[in-house]
Amino acid sequence: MSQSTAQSIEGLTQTALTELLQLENAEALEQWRVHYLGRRGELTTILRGLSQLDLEQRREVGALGNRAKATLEEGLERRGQEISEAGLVQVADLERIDVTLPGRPITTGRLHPTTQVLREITDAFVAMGFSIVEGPEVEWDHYNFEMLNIPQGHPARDMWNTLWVDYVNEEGQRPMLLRTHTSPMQARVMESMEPPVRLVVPGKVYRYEATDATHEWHFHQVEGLAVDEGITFADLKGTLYEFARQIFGARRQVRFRCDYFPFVEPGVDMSIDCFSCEGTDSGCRICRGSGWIEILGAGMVHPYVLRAVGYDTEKYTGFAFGLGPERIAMLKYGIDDIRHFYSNDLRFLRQF
Ligand code: FA5
Repeated sequence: MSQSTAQSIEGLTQTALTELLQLENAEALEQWRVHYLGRRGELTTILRGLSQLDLEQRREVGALGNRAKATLEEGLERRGQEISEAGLVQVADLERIDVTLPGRPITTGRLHPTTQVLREITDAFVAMGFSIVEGPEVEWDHYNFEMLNIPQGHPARDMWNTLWVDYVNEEGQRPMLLRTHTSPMQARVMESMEPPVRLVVPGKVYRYEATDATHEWHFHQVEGLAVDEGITFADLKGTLYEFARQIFGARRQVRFRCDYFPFVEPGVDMSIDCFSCEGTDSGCRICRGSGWIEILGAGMVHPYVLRAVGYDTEKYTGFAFGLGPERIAMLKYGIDDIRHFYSNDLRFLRQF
């Protein structure tokens, strides 16, 4: 009797432990516990029957039965922990999920409107055969001004209110600044390569100026430069017309006017007709009643600039332009204040 009881305790323990490993939720664990360890459970019933054995056998088989009970209880606890650690869905939890509720929206990131429009602009020029290069935002006075025909003390420096870097060189000068435009890349690129040159430079620029609906103190520009034999003003106009057509479509009007930049001759600026009032509102805060919004400055590269980088001005001519992507995005999407771009208001950013 004692031997067969001992065998059935061992067999039952093995079976119970094997079953336990198959269980995957709290409800199944509870059923298992009741089945083996409950008041009428299999092991409990065997242990209760020990009273019929003599004292010696009772002690022996009783110890075996108590060990089996402890093993099953430990196994039950361990499996319970494994189930909750593995994050297996409890039946009780499943019952709490209401599958008829609408799902939670997944929040995904998106490209900033400036990035989107920068890509559109550079794509338009890449389609016309331009390559893309980038340059440093912390720049030397040498490239930002000197190489562009704007020496120390030149009044044109006032056109770009400059943020200077607090670094003083051995001569006691502050030669480093946050670039005020992307034009320094004209000189950097031409210094490093021979014509033909045909490239665009997207990047961030900084100016120490008050902000308003069309002016930010940090914004972006895309510089364009083409230098080769026989390039004329007609090439400049043709390129910029094609650009405007690709970005704004054939409906928007384009206007060129004479403008002054020391590094081009002749110089122009290009405007697009005002999307907001189309020239009908003298109080319009976008175009201030003029009917036009300036989007870029341009011109034929000044011979001084070509000579400064060692190009033969008898042989080569070129055109350059610098355009403002935020102004272009304003026109494209009807944005009435440039300050929306960098105020981090999600209600604005989520519209793009
Ligand atoms: C320049 O910065 C010249 N480097 C452009 C250039 C390049 C002329 C090559 C000739 C040849 P300007 O300061 O006008 O020029 O700026 C060019 C464009 O940047 C403007 O037409 C406008 O679209 C944009 N822009 C200028 N200032 C701001 C500002 N404060 N906020 C936003 N956009 C601006």
